[in-house]
Amino acid sequence: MNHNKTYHNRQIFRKTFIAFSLFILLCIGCLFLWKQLYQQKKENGTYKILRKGLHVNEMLFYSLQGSEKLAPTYQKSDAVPFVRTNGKIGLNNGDTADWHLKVIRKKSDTISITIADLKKLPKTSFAFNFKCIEGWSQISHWGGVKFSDFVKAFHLEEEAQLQFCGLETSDGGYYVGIDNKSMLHPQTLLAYELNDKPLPVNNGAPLRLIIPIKYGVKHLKQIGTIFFSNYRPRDYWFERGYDYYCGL
Ligand SMILES: Nc1nc2c(c(=O)[nH]1)N[C@H]1C(S)=C(S)[C@@H](COP(=O)(O)O)O[C@H]1N2
Ligand SMILES: [Mo]
Repeated sequence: MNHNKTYHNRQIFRKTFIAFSLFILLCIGCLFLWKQLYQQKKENGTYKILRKGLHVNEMLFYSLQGSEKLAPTYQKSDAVPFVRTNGKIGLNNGDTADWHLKVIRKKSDTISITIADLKKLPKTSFAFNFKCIEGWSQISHWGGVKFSDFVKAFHLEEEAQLQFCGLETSDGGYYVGIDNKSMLHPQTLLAYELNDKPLPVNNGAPLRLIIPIKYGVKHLKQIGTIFFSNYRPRDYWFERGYDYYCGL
């Protein structure tokens, strides 16, 4: 009987010891992970592990909604007459006198395109709810050339097969990278009109990107250069810690 009791006590001691050791190990593990996370060098403005989260998010969204989902559009009369302006990086003080659009093709030859060239192509216009990451949104009405029509007209089909498109202001001050699936979305425009008039300087004259399936940061104003690549092009706000895709 007595013997049985010591045996029992020992069993309890053993189990407590194992449980406690596991608990300590778990604590050390957590501490280690936490240290790892915060000792990681920040890359492009944020921690790698958080980046991973954004990436998984993006892939999930792609597989759930595909790339053909249309953003809601509105009547022209729903659009605001004066569009607010936000962000003037790379706008070159509005100097657009000798502006032209430079497109870098695969074999590294470039083509130079004017607004007159773009106006010869079919025009698409619509109003949609423009959303900025800073928390405001506004229904605005834009007109221009569908990027997919532009690709056909200038025989850029092969280039558009690559994964990404890079867009930069003429001075390279603001730049974005966008996956070509999103660029070829039927609502993605190279826009030259706002409310049926040429773009005001602060809204991106003479040509800007309108891409309703993305947040405002990606709607690059005053496009100077367009190029294509299988690598993710540099991206101004990505380098400062924002999500690369900024999808809606
Ligand atoms: N060249 C350039 N394009 C830009 C920006 C900028 O600072 N420079 N800001 C972006 C951001 S954050 C937003 S919300 C929209 C705002 O467009 P809007 O000024 O026409 O409202 O432009 C985007 N395109
Ligand atoms: Mo924005």
